[in-house]
Amino acid sequence: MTSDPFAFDGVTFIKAPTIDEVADGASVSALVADVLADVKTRGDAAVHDYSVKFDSADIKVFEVTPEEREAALARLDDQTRADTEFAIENVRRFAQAQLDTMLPLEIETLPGVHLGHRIIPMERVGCYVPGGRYPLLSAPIMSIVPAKVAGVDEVIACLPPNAHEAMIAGCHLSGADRIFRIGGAQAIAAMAFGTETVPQVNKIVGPGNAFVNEAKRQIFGPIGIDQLAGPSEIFVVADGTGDAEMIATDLLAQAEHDIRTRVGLITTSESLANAVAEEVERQLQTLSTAEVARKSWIDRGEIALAKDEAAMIRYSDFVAAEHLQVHTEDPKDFALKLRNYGSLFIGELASVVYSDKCCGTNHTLPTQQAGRYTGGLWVGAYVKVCTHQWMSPEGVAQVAPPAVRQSASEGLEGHRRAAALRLSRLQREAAE
Ligand code: HSO
Ligand code: ZN
Repeated sequence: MTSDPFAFDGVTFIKAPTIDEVADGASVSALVADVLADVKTRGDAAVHDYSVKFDSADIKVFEVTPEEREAALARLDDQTRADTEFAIENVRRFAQAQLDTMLPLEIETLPGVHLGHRIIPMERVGCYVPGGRYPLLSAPIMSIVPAKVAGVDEVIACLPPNAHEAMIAGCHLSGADRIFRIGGAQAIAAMAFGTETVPQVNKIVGPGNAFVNEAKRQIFGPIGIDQLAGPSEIFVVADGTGDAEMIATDLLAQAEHDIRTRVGLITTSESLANAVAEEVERQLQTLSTAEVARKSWIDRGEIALAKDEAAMIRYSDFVAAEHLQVHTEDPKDFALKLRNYGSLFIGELASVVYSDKCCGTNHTLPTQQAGRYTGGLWVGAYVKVCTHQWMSPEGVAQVAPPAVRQSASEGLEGHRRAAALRLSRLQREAAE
């Protein structure tokens, strides 16, 4: 498979991106390494200093008190609260249904060889809740609610000290056991190593800025992470039945997030391709967030014309978009032909924004082609599928001789002895 999208067989570009991904990783990485090391040794004092330095927040008590939670909740207007609870309930219901599909297993694979697994929730997870330009109330829901459904003992949330107060209410309604006003790399460090006030977690989830991402990358190993969140992405695959207005609207809905959002249309219809290009321009005239959306469209927007359905599928699988909308005559059948995406939106009624906000699927999804190897955040990300085994004498008689021979041929005498011991004990017992 080619790695150059512009050399893609059967695909031409009506509008190509003008910018390729810029990597300024080195300075971010060195700075983050310093923050991590400092928080690891100095704990809360270092967290305090970085909060002053990066967030201009001179706070000494990081944890949000029960009274502050109530105050934040009281200031949420009734409709916003009801909508948030609607979203929480939908995310909870879907996460519970997904968890119900994860079953424990016990099986006898050979006579006397019993294997199985259990689904075990993690003890403590940390949800990073980003600040950002707009307070996205759905953000805490997507990381906290499935953690609670999974049965995690303690779910903690960290959010930047200058985050909108409604975000505290969002963490609270989602069920966070503890909430801390700590942002950036220092939040990741605090949750990864633990400080005097922040407990160490087993896994850190949730999107954040470049510093948060890099910090998650660096602490990964003893502490788990969900994924490295990049800027939002939306692609639409469409045939001639696609509706230009709907497609352009959905592309711009994500383009307004960030100038680095990647949006695109892949279609077999030249007239639709041209209509969407025109429609994007038309809608930008009246979009209040056009400054960001236009830049994202110009720099990274694309309209790819595929010579046939097979080329459209190949290019879509190559892109592996975070969100992929299917606007074809037979979207349900077509959906089955697609393999790489974060979440699939089948048919033109299923807009990405419904999932962004409240329909119940998780909006934290793989970006930057990670959809080739993983899906998004889900209840299964908070549990471990851990195997076990037990054996009867009959089972030992099956597995011991090959294990003895393998160990011997590898020169692992200690292994050979352990493998042989049960066999000789059982043989002796049988002779008695
Ligand atoms: N599209 C974003 C999530 C979001 N958008 C929430 C609006 N609210 C990342 O998938
Ligand atoms: Zn969005």
